[in-house]
Amino acid sequence: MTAIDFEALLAEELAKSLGSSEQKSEKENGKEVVAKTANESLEHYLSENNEKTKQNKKAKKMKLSNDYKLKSPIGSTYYIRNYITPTEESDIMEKIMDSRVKNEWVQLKRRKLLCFGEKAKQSKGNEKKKESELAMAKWCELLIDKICNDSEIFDEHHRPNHILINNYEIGEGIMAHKDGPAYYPLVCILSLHSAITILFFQKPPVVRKSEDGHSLIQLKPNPVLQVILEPRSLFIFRDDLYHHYYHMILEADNDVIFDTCVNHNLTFPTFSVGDVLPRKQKRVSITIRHFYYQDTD
Ligand SMILES: O=C(O)CCC(=O)C(=O)O
Repeated sequence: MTAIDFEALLAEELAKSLGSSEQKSEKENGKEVVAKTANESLEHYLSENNEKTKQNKKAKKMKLSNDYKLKSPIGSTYYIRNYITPTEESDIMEKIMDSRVKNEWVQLKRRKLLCFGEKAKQSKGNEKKKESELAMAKWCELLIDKICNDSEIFDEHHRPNHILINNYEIGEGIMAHKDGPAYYPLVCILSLHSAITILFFQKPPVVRKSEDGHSLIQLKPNPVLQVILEPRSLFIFRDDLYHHYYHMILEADNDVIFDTCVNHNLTFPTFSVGDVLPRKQKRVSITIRHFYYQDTD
């Protein structure tokens, strides 16, 4: 197995892409460049871009069915690399680590989570289910607008109204589960920071780890599907995969690439079966769904 220094290669790619986009805008504008800086707020970026997309009648919506569909043997899965920019990524991180939401995080055994939107409302007063009670933040609404403007994947009756943010430290994960009937069967996952893989199974697998708990020794059976989730990527799954398969993120310090991985040759760097993808820093995921709201009052 070859361990790949994923983070170093990624940093290199990022530096190159940032350099080239600055040059491009200088040439395009001809004169003075008003470069986007970290000072510009996330809301500003998102609303400006959403407005442009709306106004541009010729703008083609992302053809999810063709351009981003993974060759997955089960269900429909889509993977969009670099769905947000590095600046948007760090702005989102700032928002979710902000002192105003600091006390809203719920620490679970192997991850912590923060919840915005409808589910939070429904959970109010129900201690067992309590997640948090945050109304949808403006940046969340703008992110949802962006997804809805960019593609027709959500119809107007199932616009996302619920955002769940998971924070995984290195070695943390989420056990095999289905998201269940509380949601419309369509999930968008925006990943930030570290790359990991998401695994799908027909039944929850048997997992054996090394004594120190850091590495995987045995996984039985192998996943029916594995998708690498790079930082800033958007992953979408729906229908059959949603209803009939469990998904999980292993609690381990690294991920091994299985022969059922459907995007190992679409990432940067690319991977081969048996390669090891180390997790070098924490990962944050933003899961965007439509929650079927039922008033429990
Ligand atoms: O963190 C992820 O990418 C997956 C999250 C997840 O499975 C969930 O929130 O149900």
